[in-house]
Amino acid sequence: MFEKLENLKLKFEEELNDVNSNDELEKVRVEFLGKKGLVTEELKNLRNLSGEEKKNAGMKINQLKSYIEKAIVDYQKVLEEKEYQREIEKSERYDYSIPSIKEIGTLHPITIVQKQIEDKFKTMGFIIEDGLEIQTEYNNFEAVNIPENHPARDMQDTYYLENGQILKTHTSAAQNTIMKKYGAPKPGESLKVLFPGRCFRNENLDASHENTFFQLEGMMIGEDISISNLIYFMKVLLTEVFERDVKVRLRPGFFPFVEPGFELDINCEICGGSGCPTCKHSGWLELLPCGMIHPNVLSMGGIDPDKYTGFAFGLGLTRLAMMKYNIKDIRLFNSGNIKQLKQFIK
Ligand code: FA5
Repeated sequence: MFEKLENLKLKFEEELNDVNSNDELEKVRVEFLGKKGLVTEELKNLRNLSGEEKKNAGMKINQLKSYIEKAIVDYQKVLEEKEYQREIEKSERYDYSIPSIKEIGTLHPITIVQKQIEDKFKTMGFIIEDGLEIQTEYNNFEAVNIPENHPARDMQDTYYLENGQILKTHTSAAQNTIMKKYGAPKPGESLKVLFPGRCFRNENLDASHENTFFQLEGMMIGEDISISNLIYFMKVLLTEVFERDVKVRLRPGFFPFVEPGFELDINCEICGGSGCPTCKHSGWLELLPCGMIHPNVLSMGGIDPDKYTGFAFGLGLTRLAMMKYNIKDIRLFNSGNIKQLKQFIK
């Protein structure tokens, strides 16, 4: 009896090995476990046995039955995997005779401007850093001197995640992490970092306000960094992007993380300054707020404010791309409007 069961097992395994489809698998199942299947018949034959012999044989047959049931279920997964591989092989076949698509892609206009600035600043010793898009409230607000309940938070309402983190409202959210990462510069040296990134705000949308937009932040820290350094680098930045003189104005601006703080506005390139929806009919567009880093912010970043000073600027990169390429409405950038984007294909 036991030898017979052993042979049945071997027969099953041999047949299973040859199975290539669900139909074939079902045939094997019926052959062994169906109503008149080979294993089922063995179970029926038990009635001819008695006592201990019946008990032992019953146990062995049921073991074989469970083994076959499990092997069939496992084999179904093997078949699924084989089918999946066949599909992949099919989809990876190429027809090399089909002519290639003529319209090749290009970098997005915001990326073009970003790369242009990065390349220039790299030559001046700036490190490029990448800030997180999901941030802690601490990094986004507290670490840049905007404590809870500070009115400055109202201007940067954002999206809160269930775990209490937020979508960052400005690239300044990376200042603290970067200061802690690099620490104070060595004597006679300075820490120069550029960190572009996508920002999010709960905004009323219009021609110059999006809920998702790009900024590019610059920061320089050293033992005697002054406003002259700040103005120099901002001039370099604008000359690099526009490759000509552009009209700008510098006025005092308040940001809790700089002291003194400034707003650098650009004369609206869309209307030439006469007023249009893009500049809200003022002739100017806020572009490059900046200032000398507040001592509290340096302290929180682990840098001694009695010894070091620094500047920071937070360029509105999306707006800069608008001005460079004469794009009237900021919403076009995220619209996926191919007609609009096609003009950047070189
Ligand atoms: C800031 O975000 C500060 N973190 C900038 C800064 C950095 C100041 C370092 C001082 C030192 P502000 O909220 O003004 O500041 O935004 C900076 C720039 O981002 C604006 O001038 C504008 O060009 C751009 N910007 C702001 N909100 C939007 C928006 N909703 N859509 C498009 N661009 C925006």
